[in-house]
This record gives sequence, structure tokens and C-alpha cells, in this order.
Amino acid sequence: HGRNAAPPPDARTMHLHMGAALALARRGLGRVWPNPTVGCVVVKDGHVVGRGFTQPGGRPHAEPLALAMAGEAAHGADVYVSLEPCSHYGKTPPCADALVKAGVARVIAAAVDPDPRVSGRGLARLREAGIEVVEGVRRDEAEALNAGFFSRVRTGRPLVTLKCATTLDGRIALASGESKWITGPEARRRGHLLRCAHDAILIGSGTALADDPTLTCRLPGLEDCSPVRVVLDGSLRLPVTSALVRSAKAVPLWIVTSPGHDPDRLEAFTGHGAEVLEAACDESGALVPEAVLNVLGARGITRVLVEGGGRVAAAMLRDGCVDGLAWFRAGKVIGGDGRAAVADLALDRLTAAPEFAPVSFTRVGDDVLEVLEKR
Ligand code: AOF
Ligand code: ZN
Repeated sequence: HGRNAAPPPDARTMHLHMGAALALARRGLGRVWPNPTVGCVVVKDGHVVGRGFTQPGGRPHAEPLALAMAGEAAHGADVYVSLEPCSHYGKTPPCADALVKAGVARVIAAAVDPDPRVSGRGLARLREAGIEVVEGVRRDEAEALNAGFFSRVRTGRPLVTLKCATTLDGRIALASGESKWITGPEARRRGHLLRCAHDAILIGSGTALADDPTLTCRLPGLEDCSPVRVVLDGSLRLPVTSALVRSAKAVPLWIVTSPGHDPDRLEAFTGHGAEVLEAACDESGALVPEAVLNVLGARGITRVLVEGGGRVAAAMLRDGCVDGLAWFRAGKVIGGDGRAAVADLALDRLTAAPEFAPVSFTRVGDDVLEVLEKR
């Protein structure tokens, strides 16, 4: 069919509509794994006539939702997508085909989908059908938004963010162990919001034993967004009476441990709804961070929030597994006898120190949230 496309929109118009597509996509963060989160905006004669974003669990995809909202108006429209439309027959038919069928005039895509089933084929299919394709509008932001998905597809491992809440001098508790509270209520709520935007939260069994946390998202309206809870527990120390195990039927709990435990011991956990996963250990019997991340990636996890404690943080940092930091800092000083956020790294030279570049500083109540990314 003839697609008498209007002249292409100017750069500013494309920038604005793609911004809306990215904002829609952002809503899916933490809820769509193993899939990327995608936003789609359909624009006809300068008016937005359809919007959609990837739904929880990863389906439906963004495009069919936006096209359905647009209805007949999709014919001859400009469609903004934060990621290349898919071209494969998965659990749903290809979004590229849906766009062709709807008779859209132009597709503006921010980034190419690295999934080997797609990787350029979606855009090629559109072009073959005579649809004008504009690539790369706000690409950096689109790739940053789906950095977890890109990482899983390219390396098999999820994106790892280490979250800490410390004093100015990097301490998380007094020598006595007293730690409630270092940061204030606003920062703690922001921490819960961070949980929602991740597929999984990971802690060590030491922290699980010391704090008996639940690790759910407890913000009003977001109670259903709790990520998978992952506990690194090489020697299966986690009590079956812990809050984590007791809530395993309501919110997924994955216990990662060393291979070869007695099946009866595993059944104590699986009987409560937890899953036990095996990962490789080093000579000292400690779980190897990369092996753990490979196990999570193989299960489809794209974004992990590491929440403690100091030994897990140190192991992840030492092995170069931390992609970014979300560091909440209270304006308090408790001194060197306080407990460190990161256990010993035993660095032999300063140039070996893991290094991060600042991304943002935000005041959150009386505290500061500092976001950094791997250099
Ligand atoms: C799109 N729009 O909103 C998303 C896409 O298992 P399936 O069939 O759901 O396919 C998953 C793949 O689809 C995923 O790996 C990625 O390549 C793409 N995700 N594509 O057109 C969307 N979420
Ligand atoms: Zn699709």
C-alpha cells in the first residue's frame, strides 16, 4: 500500500516524543524480566493517539498495546519505540509485523535490540514493507535504561547495583552492631523504590541471620512489585524459621548454595516454596560472584540490587562485578570502630581499587543519595 508519509518530524519533535516513550518504558523496570522494557508512542498529525509499554512478566510487548489504543488512527502515523520492534515468533507474533499490518508510515527507534533473534531484523522488516525508519534518537538513554537486558544478552550476567546506607565515614553500624537507623525514613523509602526497579535483591546469609529481613517492597501501592529475593548461602545456614523462608510462597526466594548438599536439607527449604540453586565455590568454600551472576542470568534476571552485607559487597567489588553504586550517606560520623560497609579488600596498591564515576547526587530527606557507575 502507498504510505504517503508526511515530511519527517524535526529533531526537537522526535526528541520530545521519544522522551515520552522512554518514560513509559521506565515504568516496566524490575517487572518485565527476562525481557527488556519498551515504551511506544503513536503520533498522528501531531497528536499522541496511542501509548503502550511492556507489561509485567514481559508481555504483551509495548507496540501492540499502543497500536490497539490508536486503532484506525495508526494508519499513516509516526511510531516512536525505545527499542527496535521484535521480528521473531516468540510467545506473541512479531511487533514489526503488527506495525506493517497497521499501515504506519514511519518508525522512529532509539536503540537496536541485541537479542540474536532480532538484532536489526525488526528494522529491516519495516524497511522492506516501505516504512520509513529513523534510528538512534536518544540511543544512549535507551541503552542505559535497558543496560540490564543488554548485559544479560551480551554477557549472560545481569547488571549489578550495590546499595549501601552509611555514615559519612562509610560505616553501617556501631561496634555493638546497633544500626537502626543510620539513614532517615525518606532514604529508607527511596531504598524500597530502588528495590522495585530491580528484578532481584541479593544479600549474604550473614546479613540474613543478623537482620532477619523480609526484603520486600513496602511502599503503598507498590506492594506487588517485590523482586525475587536471593540469598547467598554456601553452607545453608539460613533458618527455615527466618522471615525470608516463611514468606517464600508469597514472594520468590532463591537460595544460592554450593553443589552437593544432602537432598533432605534442600527439601526443608523447597517445602516452604523457596528454590535452591547451585553455583561454584572457590577453594575456601565461598561462592564465586561471577558463577552466582551466571546462574541468575541464565534464569532471566537482568537487574540485581546487592543490599549487603560487607562480605558480599567486598566479594562483588573484588571480582569487578559491580556495575554501579547507590550509596545513601547520612551526615553522621561514628568512627573507625564502627562496622565498615565493605569488608576487607586487601588491596596491595591503590591502582587496584575499584573505581566509580559520579552520576548524580540527590538530597533525600536529611541524607544524600550518590549514584556512581563503573569507570
Ligand atoms: C518488542 N517490544 O515491548 C519488548 C520486546 O519471549 P517474547 O516473545 O516475549 O520475546 C522476548 C524478546 O522480545 C526479548 O528478548 C526482546 O528481544 C524483545 N522484547 N520487543 O518489540 C517489547 N519487550
Ligand atoms: Zn515485540
